[in-house]
Amino acid sequence: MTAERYNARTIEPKWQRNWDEANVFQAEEDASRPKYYVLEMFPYPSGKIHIGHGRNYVMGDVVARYKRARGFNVLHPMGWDAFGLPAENAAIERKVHPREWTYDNISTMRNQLKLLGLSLDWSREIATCHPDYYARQQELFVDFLANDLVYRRESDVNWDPVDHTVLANEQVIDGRGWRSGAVVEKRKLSQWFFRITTFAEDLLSGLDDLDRWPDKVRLMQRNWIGRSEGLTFSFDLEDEDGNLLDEKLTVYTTRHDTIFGASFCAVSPDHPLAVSRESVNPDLATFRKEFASLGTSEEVIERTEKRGVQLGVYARHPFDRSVRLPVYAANFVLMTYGEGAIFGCPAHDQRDLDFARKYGLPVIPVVMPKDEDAASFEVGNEAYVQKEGENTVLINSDFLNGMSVPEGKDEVASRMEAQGRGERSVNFRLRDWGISRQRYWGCPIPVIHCDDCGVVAVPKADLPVRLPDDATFDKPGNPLEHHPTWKHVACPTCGKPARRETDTMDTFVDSSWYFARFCSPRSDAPVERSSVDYWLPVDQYIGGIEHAILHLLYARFFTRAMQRCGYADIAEPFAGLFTQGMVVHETYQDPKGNWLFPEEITRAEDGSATVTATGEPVKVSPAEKMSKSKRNVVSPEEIVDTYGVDAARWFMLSDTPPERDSEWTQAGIEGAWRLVQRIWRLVNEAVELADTAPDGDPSEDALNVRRAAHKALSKVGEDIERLRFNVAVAHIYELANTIGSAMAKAREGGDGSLAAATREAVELLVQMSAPMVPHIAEESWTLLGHDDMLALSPWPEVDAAMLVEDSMVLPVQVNGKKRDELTISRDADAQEIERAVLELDGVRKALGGAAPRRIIVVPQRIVNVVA
Ligand code: ANZ
Ligand code: ZN
Repeated sequence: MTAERYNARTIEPKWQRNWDEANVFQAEEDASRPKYYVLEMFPYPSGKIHIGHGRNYVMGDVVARYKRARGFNVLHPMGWDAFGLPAENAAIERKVHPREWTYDNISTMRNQLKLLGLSLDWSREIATCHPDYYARQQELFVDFLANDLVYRRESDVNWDPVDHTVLANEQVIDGRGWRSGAVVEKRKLSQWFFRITTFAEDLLSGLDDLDRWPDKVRLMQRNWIGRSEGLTFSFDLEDEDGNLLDEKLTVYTTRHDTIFGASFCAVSPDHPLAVSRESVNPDLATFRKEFASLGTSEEVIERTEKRGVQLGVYARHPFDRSVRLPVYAANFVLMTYGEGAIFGCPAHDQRDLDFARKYGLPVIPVVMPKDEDAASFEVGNEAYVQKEGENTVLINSDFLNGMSVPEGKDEVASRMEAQGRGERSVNFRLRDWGISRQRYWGCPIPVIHCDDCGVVAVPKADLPVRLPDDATFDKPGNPLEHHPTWKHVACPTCGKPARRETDTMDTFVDSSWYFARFCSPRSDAPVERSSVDYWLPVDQYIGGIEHAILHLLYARFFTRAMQRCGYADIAEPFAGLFTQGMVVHETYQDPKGNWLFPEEITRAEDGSATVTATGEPVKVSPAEKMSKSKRNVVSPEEIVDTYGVDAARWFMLSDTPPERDSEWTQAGIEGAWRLVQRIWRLVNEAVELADTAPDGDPSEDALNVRRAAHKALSKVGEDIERLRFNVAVAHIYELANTIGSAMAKAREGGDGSLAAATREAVELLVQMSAPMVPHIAEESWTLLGHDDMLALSPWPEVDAAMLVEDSMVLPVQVNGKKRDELTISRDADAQEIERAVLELDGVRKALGGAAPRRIIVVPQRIVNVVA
């Protein structure tokens, strides 16, 4: 026994070269074969990858390799989500061109990914910042424009009054510009929007059919789309003295049943009613200014203390002329939802209650649990909101008293509709998607503004609208806007001097159709219809939960929009979705609080740690998401160098269920490395065993090994299908143990059938491990005497006979009463069973020495003895 240690450092690169040279992973369309498209969310080229980034690529790779072995024509591409702010910030801070910065990162990261031995079709690589890609994106934009899926309107942006620039939400930190530190203002700007709301209903109902998506993601999408059924109606308004005004106040509500609990109305500070009263009300003017400095983030608005200013007008209660409701401008009412105006019912809405308590407004409960007493039911500092399925009744509500909530809603809606005062309506939280960005490093929006012709799309023949190379980044604002010549062009329609659009597209646009581009990545058109018809939808999409809402929603919108423009005939881009957990790692700090890389510390037996270079004590904190800023990252180069890729892949797959976070530890990677070595030893030992099939029946030992191997094969296949990689790994461990003992026995005794079975089991072990640890699997396969490549060979057939348990357990009754159990071979015939039954203690006792009258054998189920 002279098996050498498996040397990953030479063997792994060798197989990567072999796969490369044989173009094993290059996908070709082939209508005669079933396709399988597996895709991991493509990376942003931010610098370097750490081992944590690798986990989802490795998972996708296991699926790709497995499906390939299963006979599918597999598409598994890779590309770069390459536009975005960090490149532009690098340009500002480090004076490198965004393109240079981006492509440098791409080449570093491409090399790193290649280390992982992923079965990717690199011939399809795309980078969204490449003119070949964004040219096609501009073409799609032009088509969307023609199909009324894009439009322009005024909308709010975050404005930095010092830098004179628009800020993205993430550039606003605590209400201030990230560079200037100036208090951000809200400004109106003409912006481009994708009409995603056209598909609101369809995007919602489409979720029902996505049964290979996690429920939590579907729920998040549902909530984001936020369909609600309510009532839009208007109040008559009067002035301080009770004179009826011409204006009306239209509100949207989902709780019209609570109309008798209304104690005020509120409009958004941007509502026309508030705007129109600003000049006569200095408090209101100040309030509006403060509101503007909150910026455009809904989240911030939600967090801010609820405040308002009275407008000096009153809403007349629609059903009770004696009640009038003061109207406020309030900072919690959004101009962009419903009508930008509400009636407030403090007893049953927490925001309204906080507001009412602050301004001393009445709190009238109008809904209560059925078993409470209306006379004493009160609301304190917590609004009463009924829970799902709770039995409630309307109170203090005139003609609604005694009704349930739905009955009340129905009654109010009918009366309002009869009065011509309102209509039942459906509202969506979903807004059209604003895609205008005032930045350089993005896809230019391909339109031209002409004083005579208006907005003119750039003719397709003139695409792409290329980014100018000679942009400068030394002053704030949009470099495209500053560029001396770029925006000055002739109008494509009339030829007069005109201006190019200087906005670029939100980078979410780039990632909304890349999966379609991968089907025909070098096409002159955005997509080849025949290619997308063949490859789409993506069968298995894998990525982080952080993209559960926007990215997936935008991609679903884009697919529908492309369908409308004739580019494809599907609505849903991703048939299966998997959201994987992150890789986490402990963090280390020196006494000054500086973060340390894991390789900078030394661990003692007792778990304490010191800085290797200085011997200072290290503060060890619990594992969290690997991130550059905390230095708790491990580089793939280092791991590959020390343990090999296969060990790293194995560890990433084995440690934890794939949807959960997994902690990267030294012990874990070492354990994975030992398994790789173990497989190697088993293979070497198997080679030394005779591989000639022995004559005669296999021994029981041999059968047991075969059963274990085929069961494992069948389970591992199923586990990979269901992406339960850690369970698959466990089955492989188990089989390795069984083989280990069988091998020892086979070497001792002269059981030829056991030797043959063991060898077969080792081959199967290698084949079923191949999707996970492909390098050692290939090397082992060769060692076992095969000259085909494992990456090209089919998944082994399960011998179904080996899955059947060879014995069964039958309950045995005497005169209908269970007396014993019989364990017997599955192929035993009725006579054998009858004979065995009579030998059982329980049966003998029950019969008391007498002979049975009859024995009824229900095959595979039960035996009944009639005494
Ligand atoms: C009266 C009422 C009473 C409300 C009550 C709630 C509870 P969803 O389900 O999300 O559609 N609303 C309407 N427009 C708004 C806006 N522009 N900004 C902030 N809030 C707005 O929510 C609809 C409810 O949100 C509406 O029902 C309205 O308040 C509020 F006990 O009307 B409700
Ligand atoms: Zn013109």
